[in-house]
Amino acid sequence: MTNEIAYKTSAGVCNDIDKQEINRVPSGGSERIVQLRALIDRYNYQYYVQDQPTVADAEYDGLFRELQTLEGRYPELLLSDSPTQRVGSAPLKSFVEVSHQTPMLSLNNAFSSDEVRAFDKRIRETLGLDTVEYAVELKFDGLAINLSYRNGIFVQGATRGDGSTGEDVTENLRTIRSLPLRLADALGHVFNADIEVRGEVLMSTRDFEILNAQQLIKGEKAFVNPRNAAAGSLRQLDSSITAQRRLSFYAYAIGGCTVVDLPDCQSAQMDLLQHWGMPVATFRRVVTGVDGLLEFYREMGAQRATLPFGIDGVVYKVNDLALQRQLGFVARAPRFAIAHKFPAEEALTTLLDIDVQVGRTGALTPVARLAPVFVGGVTVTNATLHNEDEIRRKDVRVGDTVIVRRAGDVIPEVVASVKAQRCADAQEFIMPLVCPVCGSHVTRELDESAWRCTGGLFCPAQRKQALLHFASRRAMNIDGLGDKLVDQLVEAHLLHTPADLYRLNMEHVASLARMGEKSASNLLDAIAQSRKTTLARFIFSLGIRNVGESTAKDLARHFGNLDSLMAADAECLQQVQEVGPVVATSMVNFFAESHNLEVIKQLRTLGVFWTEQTVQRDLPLAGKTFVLTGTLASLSRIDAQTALEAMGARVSGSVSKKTDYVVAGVESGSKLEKARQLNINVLTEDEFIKLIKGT
Ligand code: 5U1
Repeated sequence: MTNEIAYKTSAGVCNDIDKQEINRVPSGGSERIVQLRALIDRYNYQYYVQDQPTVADAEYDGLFRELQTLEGRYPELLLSDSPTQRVGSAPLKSFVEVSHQTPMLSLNNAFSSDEVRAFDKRIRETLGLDTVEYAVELKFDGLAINLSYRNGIFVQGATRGDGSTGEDVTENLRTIRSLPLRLADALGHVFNADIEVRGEVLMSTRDFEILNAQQLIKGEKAFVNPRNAAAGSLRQLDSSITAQRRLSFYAYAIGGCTVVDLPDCQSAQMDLLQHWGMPVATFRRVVTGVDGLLEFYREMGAQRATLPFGIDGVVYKVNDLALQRQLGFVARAPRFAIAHKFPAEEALTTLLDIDVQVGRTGALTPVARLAPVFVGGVTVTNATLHNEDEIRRKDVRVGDTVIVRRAGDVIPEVVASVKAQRCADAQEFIMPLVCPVCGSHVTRELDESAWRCTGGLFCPAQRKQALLHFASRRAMNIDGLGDKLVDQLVEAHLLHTPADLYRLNMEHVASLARMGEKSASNLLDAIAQSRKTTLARFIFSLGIRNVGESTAKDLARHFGNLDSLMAADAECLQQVQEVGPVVATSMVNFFAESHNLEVIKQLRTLGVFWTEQTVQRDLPLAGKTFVLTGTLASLSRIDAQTALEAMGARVSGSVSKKTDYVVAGVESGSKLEKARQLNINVLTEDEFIKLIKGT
């Protein structure tokens, strides 16, 4: 349909309004104003409706400012449909009531395929047809709105209200970027007729998340879901607030029109609206018979979680408008259409208790135990409450009626509590002081939302993670001890802490499924070999939070032995290069936990050892940071690093102001360039060799 659009209206064929405007305005800026409006409208359409911007933000901003300047210079040219008029106007005292010219209907719902089959059967029987053609669309989870255009210009918008009377929210709707203030096609021709457009105002999931993040920063209440956010934003008496919220609009029907020869089917009417710049969902099509309906339902159900907007179902409409009229209405809903609803993604239930789970990294997560509730297509009895701050922010208490959300495959969450239904004995949540799994004490770092168990070496919840890290190549380097084997050993109750590794014998290991004698012997050899290690590796292997390999090396060089390190307080730890308050606090907490000390003691008793490391301050390159770049001819990168570290130096991967020397081999690239820019000493390979040989 979109090729030739020249509809007869009661006022005549549609006009090119731009030409009329040109005649009315003073010479000079006038033509430019018309040009700029058309251009900005087009760019807005491409950006907000088609999601395909064609100009850079800076260019758009320049055009917009130019238009504002010209409109300021010629105020008589300022029209209500100018793209500059989307910023909101003076706050209202209250909303004015609006009577809808044609009532805004609601849809009957179907919740199962059988109900859809019954709908199709009723229609076929009433019409005496074998099969029926349907227009199928998305059912947006937003607010129904009626838009009125006079001569193609947006003049009024109202909420659905009771279907006959709604509230005038024109100024708020004007701020929605995708809502056209003038109905025009790609060539700038205006749809010069009166038309009522029905559709839905909503907020995309992304814009909802951004808004809620901003609300929290401002210390204001977060919205429960995108629908509430859209409703709260649209029902603002101050439209300048609405202008700051990113709302969207999608049309789904024509409520009335002065054009006498409108297309005679729903799908073509949607094409018509789209042609005149109205946002219409791309997910719509024409199907035949009930199988086509159910196929669309399945397809959209599968895509639901990935759509940018919330939908709560799909809508089926008899496509032919003459047949629609024949079918008519019952009560306030049409017989020719039905909404096939998806399982609700939100439901109310009772919060029975809050348990605390400990994750593999030791993070404590409060989990809601719920009275069973059917939501998002499954029965939910547990939902995450994320962390302590979230519970406080949402003011969720045990015994409350809560809103539970389960969207797609996402873990169910408690979104809010219904305060109006709170009982007097509702209990506030208190975070436990010790880990509910192992009894070690829990801590919370600055800027972290999670509380964590400090019993990293001992806690069963962290056991597998701790063992895998302990055995990893850069830690104790136990070759062959991978994921599956750790699982088997833990499940056979042979491994509880890393110390148990050094208690394993042939009988234990050979008893595991799929474990041959040779493999068992290789594993035991690898474990035995790992007993001899270095202090740095041992520190790293403990899996202390925030202590990586390089920090472990710094600590080993600084303290020289484990007992001094374990005895150090936070202040003392921060004397180590690159150790700040976060690492120092993690270390102190770790060594304050008696369970961890016990495992370390056992490891030493079971024969894990290292030669005490020479303390850094006694070494010639103590406190110096080196960066190696390019290829060295006479030694490998690892050997160069080992040589430097043996002399007390740190080796870093990137050049910064803190770098003391860059060693530049063949084909040194950007690191060498950066070193020169920062005026850092650059050593050739010869100079470097002389340095490490002490010559
Ligand atoms: N997609 C769509 N949503 N929706 C809602 N079409 C549609 N039609 C509706 C409603 C209330 O009512 C028709 C009867 C115009």
